[in-house]
Amino acid sequence: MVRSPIPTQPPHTTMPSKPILLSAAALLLALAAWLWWSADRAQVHALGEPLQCALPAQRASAPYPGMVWVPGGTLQLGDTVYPEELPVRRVAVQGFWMDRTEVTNAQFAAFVQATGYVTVAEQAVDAKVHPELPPDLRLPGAVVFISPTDLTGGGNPAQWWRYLPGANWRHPGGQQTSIEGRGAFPVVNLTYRDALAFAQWAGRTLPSEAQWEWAARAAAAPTQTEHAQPAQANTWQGLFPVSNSAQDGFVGLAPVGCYAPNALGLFDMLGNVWEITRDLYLEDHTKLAPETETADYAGLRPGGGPLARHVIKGGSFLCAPNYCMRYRAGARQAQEDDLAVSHLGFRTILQAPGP
Ligand SMILES: [Ca+2]
Repeated sequence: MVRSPIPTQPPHTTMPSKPILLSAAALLLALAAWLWWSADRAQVHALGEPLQCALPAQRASAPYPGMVWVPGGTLQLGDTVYPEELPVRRVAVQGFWMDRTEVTNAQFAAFVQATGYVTVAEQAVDAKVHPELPPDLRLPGAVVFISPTDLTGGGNPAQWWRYLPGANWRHPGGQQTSIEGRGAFPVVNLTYRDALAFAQWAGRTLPSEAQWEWAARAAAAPTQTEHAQPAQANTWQGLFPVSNSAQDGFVGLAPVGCYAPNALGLFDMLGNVWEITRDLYLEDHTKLAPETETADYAGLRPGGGPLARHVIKGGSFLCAPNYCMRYRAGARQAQEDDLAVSHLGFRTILQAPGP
């Protein structure tokens, strides 16, 4: 700004008055407060979230407590939003029993206490299987979602997914976190092998992709509205991965059963955590879209060779309309069998006669 050689106004009028200064200071303070509030809103919100949600009582005559009956029928498997959901095909499904919630930390802890089971994430990565990995990526651990502080790396998911040594089902957000007081939350940081071990211990198995999808649609045909972000589910509201308004009540994971169940009485089939199925993810059935890279995590283990992967279903608390519209029954992704992730859990089924 060039100074005028001749002041056009008396000097005292070039200085803001005290009330104006005070107003400006108040405005700046308000702006700073708003920025602080915005930046920490998600964290503060999380502190006020419930640690448990009340589940409705089941009938005393329910033969398998905690499970509901899913009647058989013919499913239109798949969807048309992402290429990996194609082609939609008819699949016959027999009736089966299914856990009405995702398996919780408390339930998994009971299994570990009874069996001494050690999860994949609690063991060092086999150097023979992953000779390409540097030592820090062979330490026991899991891939954990961490809100990014900047996105200078464009859309690279490595900005919000980190392999954290020490992360496992007991320490879902990394070594410094714990599940104390969080027994009602879905257990995470497991792999296919871990989920299957629990299911077999409980005398059950994991659902196939078709069984899971049929149950998520409440044993009915696809609805006109199933492409919409579900209201009764823990997903992501706002611009992923930087803005999470948590209008659904939860910034991160929710305890099981906090949203209305579907018509069969199944809770959280959509959102909260992805759920492991027993179906291998077959490349020749699908064309992987660029969006699927987040489920592969191959970039987090540079040079990793082809490994068995299983289908996971239902989306998670990280699914947002702008990034991963996989909060749908027909959505699917692939998950490496030897890599635990913080948005992945499971539930079991029982193939037994119906009620
Ligand atoms: Ca949420």
